[in-house]
Amino acid sequence: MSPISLTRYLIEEQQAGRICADLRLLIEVVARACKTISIAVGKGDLGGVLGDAGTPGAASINIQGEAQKKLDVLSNEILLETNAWGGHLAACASEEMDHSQPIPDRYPKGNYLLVFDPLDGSSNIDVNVTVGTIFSVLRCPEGVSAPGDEHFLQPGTAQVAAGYAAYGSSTMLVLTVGHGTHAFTLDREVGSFILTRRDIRIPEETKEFAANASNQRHWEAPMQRYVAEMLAGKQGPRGKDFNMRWVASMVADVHRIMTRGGIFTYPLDAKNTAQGGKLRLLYEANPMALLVEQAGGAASTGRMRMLDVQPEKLHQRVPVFLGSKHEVEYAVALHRAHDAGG
Ligand code: P6P
Repeated sequence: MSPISLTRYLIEEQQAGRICADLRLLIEVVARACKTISIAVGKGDLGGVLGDAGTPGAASINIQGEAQKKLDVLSNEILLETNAWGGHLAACASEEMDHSQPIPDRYPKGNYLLVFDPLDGSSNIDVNVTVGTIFSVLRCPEGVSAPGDEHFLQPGTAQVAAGYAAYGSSTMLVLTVGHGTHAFTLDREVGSFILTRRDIRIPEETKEFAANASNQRHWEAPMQRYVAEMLAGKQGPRGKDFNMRWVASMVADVHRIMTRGGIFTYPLDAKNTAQGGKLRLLYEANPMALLVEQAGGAASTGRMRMLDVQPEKLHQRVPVFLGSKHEVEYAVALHRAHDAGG
């Protein structure tokens, strides 16, 4: 059978009545932007786009307080420009922009809101480690012609689509429109994303966890216990040995979990409690949570289902536990027992 392209997959979803034409076209446009970003990332030193944005001694700092990489800024511009004229969007929001940005008045406006992390894990870009783009699609509330930040403050259950592009040894697009999670691999010769994994299922059990262990002394008690039990291995209460991975690129860690299971954690710690956590809800945790749940996994803040969190700020941060269902449930049980005084 001939390979199924992203275009054909989306047309078949539309023919089945699961998505509308505007959402299909929006996803195609985002995928095209990811192809352009993939080319820029792939040039590395040859593209003159590595290193920090800004000028020597005057780094460009984003609203997160993080030094921006040149590719952070370039990827953000690519997503904004590619999505400006299509008529599918009313506004965009990004990790790299203080506030949301309406579609320019010279272009037609659509019924969707797009929020993204244009280049997640960009601290890895200079060391040639996988980075990615994470995106989430929301409906623009009825009757809102000039959406602002407040209109993006929708729970993760309101997402109509979510996905990430992983710029690794191959470029992959992992996508859900609410009917399973599917992976597409970029055929660079043709320039198309080709369906390579339909209906991904994350194993419910795992022996692999992802955490930044350098934060261990700052973790809350239930997280300390959770990781200590795994490190105790066969002789400990879990009765099995665990392996650890930490890429420090959420897209890479989540893609591994999509492929062979595991749990990804970025919990509260003494350093980030005041901010509510490290990772951002609207354009990191929520899209990944939808993708993981659609693949049979689970996603939680440690205290509640991620997709049920009601956002209060555009760049709100949350603790994250996501991946193999039974493993996430165990970590959540430890947090609930601790909170109940257990
Ligand atoms: P740390 C990248 O900056 C990111 O937002 C995620 O992609 C990644 O999982 C995490 O932060 C890494 O954080 O503290 O290990 O550098």
